[in-house]
Amino acid sequence: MSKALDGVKILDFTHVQSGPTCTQLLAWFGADVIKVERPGVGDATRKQLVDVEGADSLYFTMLNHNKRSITLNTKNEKGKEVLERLVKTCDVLVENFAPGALDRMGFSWERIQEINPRMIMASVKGFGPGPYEDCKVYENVAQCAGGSASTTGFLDGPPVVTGAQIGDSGTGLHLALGIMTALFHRERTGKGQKVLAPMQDGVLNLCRVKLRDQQRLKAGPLKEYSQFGEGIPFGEATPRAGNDSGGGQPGRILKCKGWETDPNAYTYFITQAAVWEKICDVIGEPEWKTKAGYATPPERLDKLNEIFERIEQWTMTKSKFEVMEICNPLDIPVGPILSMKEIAEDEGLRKTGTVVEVDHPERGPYLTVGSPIKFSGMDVEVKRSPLLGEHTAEILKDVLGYSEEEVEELKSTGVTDVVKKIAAE
Ligand code: CAO
Repeated sequence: MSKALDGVKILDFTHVQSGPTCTQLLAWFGADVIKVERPGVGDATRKQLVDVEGADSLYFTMLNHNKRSITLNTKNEKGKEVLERLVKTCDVLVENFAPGALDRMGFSWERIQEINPRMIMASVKGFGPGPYEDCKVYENVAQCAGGSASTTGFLDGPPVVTGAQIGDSGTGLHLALGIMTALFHRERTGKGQKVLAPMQDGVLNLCRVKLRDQQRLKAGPLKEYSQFGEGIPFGEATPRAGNDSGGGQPGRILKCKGWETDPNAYTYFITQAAVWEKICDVIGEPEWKTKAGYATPPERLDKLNEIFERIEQWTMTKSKFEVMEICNPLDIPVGPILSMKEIAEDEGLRKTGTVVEVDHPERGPYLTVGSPIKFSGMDVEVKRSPLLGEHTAEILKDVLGYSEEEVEELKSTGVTDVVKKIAAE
């Protein structure tokens, strides 16, 4: 089956997480992603959080599927020549170096345009143009600067970062969309362009409901926030809202049977207005359907603590899956708090290819997350990540037209390096 991005060549100059998530998506969808790495070293994540001595880490393998790896010292003159040929040949260059690194290497946007006017150059940086544009940025810094941390956590506690990597993987997703848009535009104009996805901007985009609430504060207290019902005054900025639901339908995380010993025996429960009557019946409070102060959503806003405490008395008599089984047929929106262990063992996610087992010559089988986007006209097959420089010779010869002798010379002068042989797979 052909892939949507067959024939698109990506010069993948990314490392760590944000950039690699972007190019992994493009690789899954059929692009030929050529990952350029420093000889002998490679992407720093290969050797970070190592769990199997001598093997590429899960950090690396889970972010670099379906790619090819070439080692190249791009600070060496001969290496720059190879890189220039790659720029000429490829459709997109993706990078997430610290600000200015590509310019220092001699590959400014102006130079890239000279080499290949059709090139799309796509970058992740921590911040967009402005006072912080030169800063190096990692995930949690972006979560803090993008408004997520100040609005996550409980009112009486410090700001909290979330486990979802919205700064890195979230920005990678944004960049992938930017690249696809620029490729589509190039179809019409024949010209490439520069695409920038700053991590602060990506996080803020995902936090837009919190900027919505910032502006709503001018009109009075945010009545759907628990603190309204608790009589706690609002300050000048959108507060942390614990586990309150982000929209107009109040929700909370509630204990389920076994919560005393299982840290994930909880459910998310939403008191959607449309199913209020069914909720009242399920929890054994049928009179709340018509009782003054309980019957309509606005009346209930100052009683959310009491209401959720009552619902929790009911959820505590059931497992999180029983809550789901009872509420789902009634259209009451609930969701179990799933642990990573439960997700790893979830048969449904395996069947859909969202959790995939991949084999690797150095580390053996491991689990990864497959494409979260499904297509009716294309299968997304997850192939193991490349070893460092595994495809150096084939890329130099088949993509760039180097001869065997020239490849040997590049190796002997350290521009690229000799690649270890892979035991039979
Ligand atoms: N050959 C020779 N040199 C190479 C090379 C190659 N193949 N690949 C990279 N290098 C060089 C770069 O040119 C750079 O050299 P200079 O600093 O001398 O110009 C150097 O390696 C290191 O690049 P870096 O500064 O990007 O790396 P770092 O580990 O110090 O910083 C990070 C990492 C992530 C903080 C920084 O890259 C950054 O801020 N990136 C943008 C934001 C971002 O993506 N953050 C997400 C990180 S987690 O996903």
